[in-house]
Amino acid sequence: MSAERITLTRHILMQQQQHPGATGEFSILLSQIALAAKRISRRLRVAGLTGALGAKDEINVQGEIVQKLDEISNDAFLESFAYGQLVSDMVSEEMEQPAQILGNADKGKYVVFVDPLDGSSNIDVDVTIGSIFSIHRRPAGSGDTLKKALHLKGRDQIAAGYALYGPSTMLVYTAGAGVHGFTLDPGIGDFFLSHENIHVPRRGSTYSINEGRRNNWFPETRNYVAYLQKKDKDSGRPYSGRYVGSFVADFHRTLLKGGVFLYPADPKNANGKLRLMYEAAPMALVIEQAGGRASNGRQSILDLIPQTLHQRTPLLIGSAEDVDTAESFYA
Ligand code: P6P
Repeated sequence: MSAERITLTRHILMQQQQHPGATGEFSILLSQIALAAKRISRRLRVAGLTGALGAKDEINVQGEIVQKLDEISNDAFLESFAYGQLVSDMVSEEMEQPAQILGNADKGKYVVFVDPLDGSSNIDVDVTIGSIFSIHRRPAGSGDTLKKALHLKGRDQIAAGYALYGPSTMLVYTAGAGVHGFTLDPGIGDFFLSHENIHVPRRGSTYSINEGRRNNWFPETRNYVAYLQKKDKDSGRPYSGRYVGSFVADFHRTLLKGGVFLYPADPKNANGKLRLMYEAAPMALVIEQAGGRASNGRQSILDLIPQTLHQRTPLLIGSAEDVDTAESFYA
């Protein structure tokens, strides 16, 4: 462990020294997100002992059964943003409507979009899951978040990232000056810099897709996966298949090792499964800052103009050369 251990807060302040325009408020906001991640991590570590596993008898806006920890995680973010007067609204996978954090819709510098606990199907089997966040400046002028959010392209995000609840708890973020990873030291209760300036390899050797849906794939997907599975020494094929079933876990491996993650459209899911505002767009900002790409098969995820808060999008994300190749099958 390096003698000099840089905390998340210190790192943000160091970044701000390089970006005079940034204000201390952003470091407070990221600290609020880090607090929510620490609280969620703590609850997950002992969920099997505290009765927090399992489902509630509720269905969320996605039509999915609400896990107890989904709600606990959503509340952790709401409570984190409740003080500090920084966040005007929070949009969440777990809430049909945005939560107006401050009494006045025209107060608060930021609108935050979260998937509070991504990978719900893996909670009860102790497999890595995560939280995803996307931070936008609150658009000028009044009007409810529904209107505000519908002009917020991924490229307009001022920061984005995720917490990863795996063998270690990590927090990975970008604020437009590279991608940086922090590891939680539970003994101290703080995140310390462990992965500075993460760069995704130009091309990888793994692909990540739910092969169980093969019979439901469009020909483009079938052809691309068959291409990856074909032996060709020069292009490093066949690729290995890796699929955790938690987007954050599959994304983090792809970010560090390269390769490509796909959740494409299929005849039953015209827009795929993953949500644009709080899954695809934040991860697209991270991967682009790390030198990779994110596409819906035809254009960059970051250029999509959202039509609804919870809209889904097909997603190809990972190494730049792998996403370029994948796109050539969909174009
Ligand atoms: P499938 C988890 O529910 C999630 O939203 C993502 O974390 C994950 O990538 C995807 O769904 C898995 O979906 O259809 O492969 O089970």
